[in-house]
Amino acid sequence: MFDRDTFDPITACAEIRSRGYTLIPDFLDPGHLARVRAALDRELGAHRGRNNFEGHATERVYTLVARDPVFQEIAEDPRALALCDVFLDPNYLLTGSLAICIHPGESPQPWHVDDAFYPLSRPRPMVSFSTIVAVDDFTADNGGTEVIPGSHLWSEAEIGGDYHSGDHETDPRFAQRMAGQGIAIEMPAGSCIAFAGNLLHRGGANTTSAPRRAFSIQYCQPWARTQENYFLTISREQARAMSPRLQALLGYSIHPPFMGHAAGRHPLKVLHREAGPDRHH
Ligand SMILES: O=C(O)CCC(=O)C(=O)O
Repeated sequence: MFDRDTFDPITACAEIRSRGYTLIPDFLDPGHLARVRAALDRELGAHRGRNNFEGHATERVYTLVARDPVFQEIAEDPRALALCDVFLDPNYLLTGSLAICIHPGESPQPWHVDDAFYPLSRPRPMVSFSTIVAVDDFTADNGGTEVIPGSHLWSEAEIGGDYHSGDHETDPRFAQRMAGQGIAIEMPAGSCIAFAGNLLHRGGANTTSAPRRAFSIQYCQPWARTQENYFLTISREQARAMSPRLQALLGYSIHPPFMGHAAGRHPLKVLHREAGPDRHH
């Protein structure tokens, strides 16, 4: 299904440890890329970002795993999960699955880390692990993701107090300190950048005349709150039809000794019951 022959997990892990990211050039084979494009053709077109972070000329569509089976397959990609196995604790969860379409005229997104909302002092291990897959070729001009290599290792002082003030999106000091440190990831459609959740990155400006489509699948520690609340956005019927691995990633699983229980029961037992939660518990 996916071409896994060229994936070298030892090199990938070494790159993530040293610079914060690795590239997987052949992440999607042509068949999967075509299915992703067909799904995004259906889903994209009716949205716009609501703030500077989402991007006023950027479209985001969340909960991809509920929108097309191809994203369910990709969320379980063995190469992505092999990296999560190394960098996250067992029983890690799916925290986000979203399409990101940067339209022409979009300005650069604010520099950020994907696990910023966990208030833990840096330097620290990542709390989440992200992938971004190019659906169109990524270039330096069309909004290809930009990263600051090595910034996953930065301390509080290096990242700067202004980052945590909540104003960093508009604080010129933060933007000035980051100036010149980023590099644009240029990669063909179907490629993936896999990176530490504590790595500074952003969507680039799109100065071309064509949209740049991508999607991001993100995982987090089993003890961290997930960004997306899949219990509300994926129906029980839909969740029942998903694979056991994906069900576990969505939280139909226990992180020992009992995180994630449903009224004292394993969530899979509740999922597979016809009625709602047992009132007696
Ligand atoms: O679109 C991109 O390349 C990056 C988007 C991103 O980092 C985000 O929205 O968190």
